[in-house]
Amino acid sequence: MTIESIPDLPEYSEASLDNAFALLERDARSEAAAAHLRLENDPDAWENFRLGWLGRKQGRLNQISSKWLKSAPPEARKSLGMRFNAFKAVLEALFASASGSGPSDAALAAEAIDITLPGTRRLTGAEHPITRTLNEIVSVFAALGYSVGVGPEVETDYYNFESMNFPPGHPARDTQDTLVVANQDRRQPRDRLLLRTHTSPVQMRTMESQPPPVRIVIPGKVHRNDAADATHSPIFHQVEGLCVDTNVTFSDLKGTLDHAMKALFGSSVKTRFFPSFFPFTEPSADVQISCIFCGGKGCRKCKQSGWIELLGCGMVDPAVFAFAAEKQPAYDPKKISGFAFGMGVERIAMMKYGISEIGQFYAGDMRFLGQFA
Ligand code: 2NL
Repeated sequence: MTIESIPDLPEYSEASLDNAFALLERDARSEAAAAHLRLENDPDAWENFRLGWLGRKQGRLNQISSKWLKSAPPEARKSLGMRFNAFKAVLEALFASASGSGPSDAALAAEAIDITLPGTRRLTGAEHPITRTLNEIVSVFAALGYSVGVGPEVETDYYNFESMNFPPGHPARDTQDTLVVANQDRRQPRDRLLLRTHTSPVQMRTMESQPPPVRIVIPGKVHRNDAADATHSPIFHQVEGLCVDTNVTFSDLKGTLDHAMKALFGSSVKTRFFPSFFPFTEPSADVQISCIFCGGKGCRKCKQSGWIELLGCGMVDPAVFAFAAEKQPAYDPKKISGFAFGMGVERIAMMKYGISEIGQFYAGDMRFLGQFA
């Protein structure tokens, strides 16, 4: 940059000054834009810009000062000086904005994010199929006026077996079938701890704590010393129900369970009751529903019978009421009656969703669980 690059001023009129400084500013701005682009390859681009315009000796601003200001007539000095200062401010602003301490284009490009990429999708939690089925069953009975109870999974022999009318030598009480807590020998046999094999103990505790009428469902986890296979798991879930009042009959039991099965599997489902045995009910029955896969015509799932066995039930055995009456005399089997039922949640969930292996519920495989989200 030499002194020749600063043009002569033809005159010092306002118009002439405006024009001269406009041309300078246009040059400065285009050089600043060029320096900005060059910065990628030329780290000195902005320093060269600064030296070219603002440099103390060779800078064009200094040359303007010596060429225009010094030779200006006194009456033009003020006007020229103001334009000179305004232009100097423009140059300094250009230099400051571009060469300031901000990151280079290259640095910005390196940390740029692509806002058109899809976001990270967070998995929302969903009810486990067992929980969902359990809640569905409970809701059906809640709508009939049943309340919901829960109780301990570690129980005493008394609540799990004795009060449920299991005789002393019953095979279910054997450690072959029941998981027991170790080192209980010093306790009375009835106080020995075990993992409950059904939720009936909670119903017994409920009867002990309140007189009839009682309508309650107990959902929960139960344990059996069983080997796992496609349809058995040592830990599974049960929903048991209990209804006690004056004049409760087997017809009430049939009507209640027929309604519940229609609510769970669809209104076209039929039920039928077969004689069975449980220590805590008399009479006892197994309940079958018409096959939900073939509608009752007969298929592989129902072994060509058209029916599928789903739950157990019966009229509460007077002996069970007698145990409750030890704490609540109102459970006098001569004055009240009741029915009870129990169903496996896994079995019902497997039927509803067409699942053939019980282990799928506990494996934690997201490909399986994701289908219920
Ligand atoms: C089944 C059968 C059943 C009960 C559970 C019960 C409870 C009390 C009194 C009498 Cl407090 N009975 N519960 C009755 C009949 C059947 O369960 O197959 N469960 C999976």
